[in-house]
Amino acid sequence: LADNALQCLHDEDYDRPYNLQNLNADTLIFTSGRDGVSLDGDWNFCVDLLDTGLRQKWFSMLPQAHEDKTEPWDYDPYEGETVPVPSCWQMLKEKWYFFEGSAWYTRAVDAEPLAAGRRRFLRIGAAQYDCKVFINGQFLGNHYGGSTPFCVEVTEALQPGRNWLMLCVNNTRTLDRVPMRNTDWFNYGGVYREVALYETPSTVIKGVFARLDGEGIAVDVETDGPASVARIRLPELGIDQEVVLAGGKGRLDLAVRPELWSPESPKLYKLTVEAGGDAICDKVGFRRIERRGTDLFLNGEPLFLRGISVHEDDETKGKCTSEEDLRRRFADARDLGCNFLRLAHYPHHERAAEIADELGFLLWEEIPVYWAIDFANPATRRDAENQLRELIRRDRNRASVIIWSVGNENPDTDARLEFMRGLTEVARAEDPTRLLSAACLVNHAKLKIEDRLAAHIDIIGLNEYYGWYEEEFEELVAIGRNSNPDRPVVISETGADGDHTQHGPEKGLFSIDYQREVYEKQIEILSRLSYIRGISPWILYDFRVERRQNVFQRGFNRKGLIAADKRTRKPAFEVLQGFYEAQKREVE
Ligand code: GCB
Repeated sequence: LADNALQCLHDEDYDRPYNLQNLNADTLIFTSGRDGVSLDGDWNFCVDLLDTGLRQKWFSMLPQAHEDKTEPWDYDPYEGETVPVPSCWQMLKEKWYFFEGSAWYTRAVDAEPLAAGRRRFLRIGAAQYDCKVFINGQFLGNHYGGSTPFCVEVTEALQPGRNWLMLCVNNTRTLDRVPMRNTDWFNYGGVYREVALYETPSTVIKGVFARLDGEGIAVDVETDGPASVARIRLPELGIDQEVVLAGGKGRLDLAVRPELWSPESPKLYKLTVEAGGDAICDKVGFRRIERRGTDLFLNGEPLFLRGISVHEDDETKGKCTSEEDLRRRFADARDLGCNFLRLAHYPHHERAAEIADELGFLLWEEIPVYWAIDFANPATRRDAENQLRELIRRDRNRASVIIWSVGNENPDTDARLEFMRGLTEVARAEDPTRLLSAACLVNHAKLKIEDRLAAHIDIIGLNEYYGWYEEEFEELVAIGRNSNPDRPVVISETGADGDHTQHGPEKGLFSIDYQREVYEKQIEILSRLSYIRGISPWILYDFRVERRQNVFQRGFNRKGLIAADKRTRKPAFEVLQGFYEAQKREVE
């Protein structure tokens, strides 16, 4: 038997050499304001349910004229079907709708010769969930985590002339992943955010973190390469200073008082950093978020979060988002009267926080530590911690982001507590300036908020579905009375399904009328609880999910205030809008 046929027969460990987690937060480079070469567009594509590609090493077969081919490989990466990048394969063909497994993406990359000392990096905005990168047959690395960006240095691998870039993307849900097998959102697959190539000098800026610190501003810079100083400029504040780099890192403390960023006045400053000829540029806002007792303060002013939760989901594009889609989302949130969005349940596209910075919205960002993941597994913990680091390093210059959330409705076991405490430590080490939260638990026997994790976070997120999963509204009143939290509580979810179509019932569960009633009752009860510092009901738009298949759901979670067409508003929209208008009047 030919070599490749033998490889197909053995099942053990065919993927072990490629299952490193070597593309991670430490290999990220900072890309704001950099010009890259986009690699979006058509890529050759093939789904590979049996992982034949890894067994036969499809990536090692470089293009050959047909008559020169000596082995009958089962796929030719250089011919055949193409798909656009970014995209989710489920949205492209009906036969791929429920496909879970590996898929191969291949494209040519034509590169100019690189001048001495120059470097190149490939950045993939997101690939769901596991992505192996090959260039010209060489394996460069693997990334886990479906919603954060990753980079790989390709200085050596990319040759002058034509190169072949291949990605093997696998979206199989497994017990050890984050999230694991069971979620309440759709398991899309593919390279669904932008891919680009960046060229830098021998020093590359890997990280920049600008924020208020004490009475002034602090800017941290992290580089890789020989440069020994970095130059930091905030022209509008008259700042143009050099900072010495030790081990590639430097910090500048500036005794300046910038105009503060807030939803009412989202002031942003241009920030540039240069080191060894490398340069980045970002727009940053400065603001202070704090909690004292059960209160929240933004720039010293009491804060109530008028929020809405939102998934990254689109009826036709799946998890693939666009500028237009993101701007519509914020326009709808503005109409609703929001100053806050919960970007559930995983890191959304990075443009979301950039637009929120510009428009003046506060954000809760989170990682998919969702329900019962494998808390006792060290590999799962490494994966979760890495996703958190990647999210924070990507978005920590966004003034809009005030909360990092480390989990959602996780069972209160010892293993979970240990795992989640680890996440809070990672978050505080990466970014001591923001508040931490998680959707915590209620003890339904005692009818009170009770979760050991609460002691380790700043804001207790509470998902409660009185009027929907829980029938007795009186119990919500009792929870309100019995809980005596020592820190702010945000109702991170509440809501009810409402089918707005001709299939929807007139009355009762799944009717839009019932959904409206639930909102009315929730608002009536919650607005009486003194420690509630905000709400982000579930959810702005209906979203696709495999598990919901009754006659009203038909493959969608229909708790949206707006239908999945992102146009049709349900009556509950106005109820929440009315509450937020009253809240705004109270503040004024
Ligand atoms: C929850 C989950 C959310 C679900 C929602 C629901 O508690 O956090 O992901 O989609 O309930 O609709 O059941």
